[in-house]
Amino acid sequence: MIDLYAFPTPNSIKVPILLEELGADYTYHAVNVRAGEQKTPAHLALNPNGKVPVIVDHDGPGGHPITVVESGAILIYLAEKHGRFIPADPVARVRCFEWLLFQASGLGPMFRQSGYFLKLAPEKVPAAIERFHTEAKRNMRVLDGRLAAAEWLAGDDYSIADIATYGWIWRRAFADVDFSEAPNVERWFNAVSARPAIGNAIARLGASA
Ligand SMILES: N[C@@H](CCC(=O)N[C@@H](CS)C(=O)NCC(=O)O)C(=O)O
Repeated sequence: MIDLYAFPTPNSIKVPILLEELGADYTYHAVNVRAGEQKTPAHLALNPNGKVPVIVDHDGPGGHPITVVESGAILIYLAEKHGRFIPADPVARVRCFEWLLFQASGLGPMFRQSGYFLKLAPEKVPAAIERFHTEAKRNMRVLDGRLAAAEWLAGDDYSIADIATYGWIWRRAFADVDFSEAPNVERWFNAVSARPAIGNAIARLGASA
């Protein structure tokens, strides 16, 4: 059994999507990041970085419980444990990790900062808005180029790279990014959205579609 500590956010949603795809048994514990619950001592004991998502897998390596933080690491851990949604073919595996890390280190942080400076920052900082909004849109075009060349991010098969990327494309409006320059991302987004695991994960977290 897996305990999932999460909230309806772009990084959190990745994990229940994969758990639903795997048909895994999990319990959802809502950590309200808007109320600061991610900074409580109880949550910091799970993740000293004070963020969601976190999982505790009670059937970890050697049959022992294991706590895993960082959404990309959680996806890799679960995919490797089940031997699914992570390519075995060496080339596809490299592509999978490339796009997983592109999301984690590029697209995700740029979307986050774009949204922050556009919508949440206590003061308007034009240079920051210009920098992060431009970068978010550029990352979207890079993603579009990959999805013009391949059906899925790793190549021929749906993988954890697609699951990782879905969260911020799902919440692209926060970053003020759309599909106007990214028709291939739109095609891919509609295909991913049609998978039953997506609707199930969104419903499980009590999020809006
Ligand atoms: N690199 C981390 C980022 C996690 C993250 O930023 N989570 C957000 C929600 S999407 C959060 O916990 N925000 C609350 C905070 O930063 O205090 C991951 O991929 O898991």
